[in-house]
Amino acid sequence: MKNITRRSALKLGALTGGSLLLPIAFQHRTQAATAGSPQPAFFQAKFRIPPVLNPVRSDATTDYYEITMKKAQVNILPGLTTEVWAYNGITPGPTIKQRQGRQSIVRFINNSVGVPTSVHLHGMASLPQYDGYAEDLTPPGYYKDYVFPNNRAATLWYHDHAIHNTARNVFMGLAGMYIVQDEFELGLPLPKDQYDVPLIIQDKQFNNTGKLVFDDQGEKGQYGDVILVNGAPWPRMEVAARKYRFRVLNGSISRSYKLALSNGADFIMIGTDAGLRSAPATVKNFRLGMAERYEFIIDFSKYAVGTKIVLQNLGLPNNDNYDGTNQIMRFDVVSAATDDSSIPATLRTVQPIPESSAVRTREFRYERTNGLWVINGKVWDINRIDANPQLGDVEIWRLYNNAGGWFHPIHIHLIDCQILDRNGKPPFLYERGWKDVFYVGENESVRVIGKFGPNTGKYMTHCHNTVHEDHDMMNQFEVGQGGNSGWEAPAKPLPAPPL
Ligand SMILES: [Cu+2]
Repeated sequence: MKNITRRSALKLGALTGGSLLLPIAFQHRTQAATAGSPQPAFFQAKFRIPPVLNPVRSDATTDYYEITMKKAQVNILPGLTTEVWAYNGITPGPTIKQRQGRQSIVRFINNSVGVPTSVHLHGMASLPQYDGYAEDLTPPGYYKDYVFPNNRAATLWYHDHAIHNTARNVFMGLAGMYIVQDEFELGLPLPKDQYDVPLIIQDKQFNNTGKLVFDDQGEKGQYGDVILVNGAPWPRMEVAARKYRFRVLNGSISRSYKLALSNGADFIMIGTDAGLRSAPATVKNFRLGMAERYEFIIDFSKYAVGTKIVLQNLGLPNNDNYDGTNQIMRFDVVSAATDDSSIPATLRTVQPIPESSAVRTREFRYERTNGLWVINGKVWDINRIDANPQLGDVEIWRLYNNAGGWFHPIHIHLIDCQILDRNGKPPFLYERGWKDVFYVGENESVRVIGKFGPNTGKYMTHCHNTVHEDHDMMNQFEVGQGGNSGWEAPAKPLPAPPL
């Protein structure tokens, strides 16, 4: 427990007054209780995987999906009911699994969440009007059909992106995973099907009745004291003694993690944000900023049935770490298994982009000035373009953070980049690959290189601490030399005609 905020101190006062009565399912965790949420026991909740969404129909080129955003009452904490704002009423939302080369048209219906929404499919090179531009809002009672080209095989996620309210809307539940695979990847002998498992990590804050409490602490950050994986608090996953592929996503608002295994074993890293690495790499721990995705293998075949391994969070500075947030979930090896999967020595060719191919370098400074989160001293302005690369240009962007008080995971829409260096040194082993989020830590300077395309038009960049994004650490670039300079595709009123 690093900080006791004023809010926490007030709750501590209430606690010592004896006003908090917890059901038997909650364990006493002295310090964590000061942060407010009822604290379920570790590793009791059953691990679950979000369901895969079936298309409502398909034709030769396209699969059509329908997702309704609505308020729903769900069970997250034992014995308590929590209202969420959720895609199809579940959080995380249903997973969409697609093949590269097929197109998706997803109808997002804003039914009963009661607020305007915008949907961003994070990691997809969508046309600007389908990219979840923050001002491209769908009001309650309207729907919008989003077209996704599925042009890269990677672990993506869809989440709300409404101007000034992204953090709250995502915190309330509007997030889900979207996985694209191609023939090459499916042809590799990596673990598949039920051994290919998403892990969506989020921290949440509740009051003692189970209601979600969004509190950004004066636009600083939303830090929860309950860790959810795929919507379940500190779950226990029963595994067979064999290899599993995990796709981890930090779906939190403001909390980053440093993941490690309690037995000191290696993660075998096979993928970054935007797909498979060139070759596997082993690491003992790795930093996971908000919206980053990594894919890794854990080989449980080394362990006897009965072995229990905790996925831990070693913690990072400036995270408002609470007592329980140093643990994520537990893997219990419960059965022997045969395993016909293997990890190839080479995965997907990741051709380094030569620094010499860059036509220019831009610099973006992320900081807090006069209580505002700014990029190069400026807040979001829909009428301002801060970079205008031409289609096909390779550029180097230096992203830097001169301050010691906070970190910023910076997301660039549309393109995938490679990290050239971090404070002049090579990137961490695990982050060498295609990425769309760049962890810019305290006093860090990160140079990334990318090629602008395949689309023209306006796209956003922002901090993925979505509290910072909302107030107002966001700007935009416009890819030129094309016919598409807009971002808007107006939503249509309900009722929607059949897809
Ligand atoms: Cu930030």
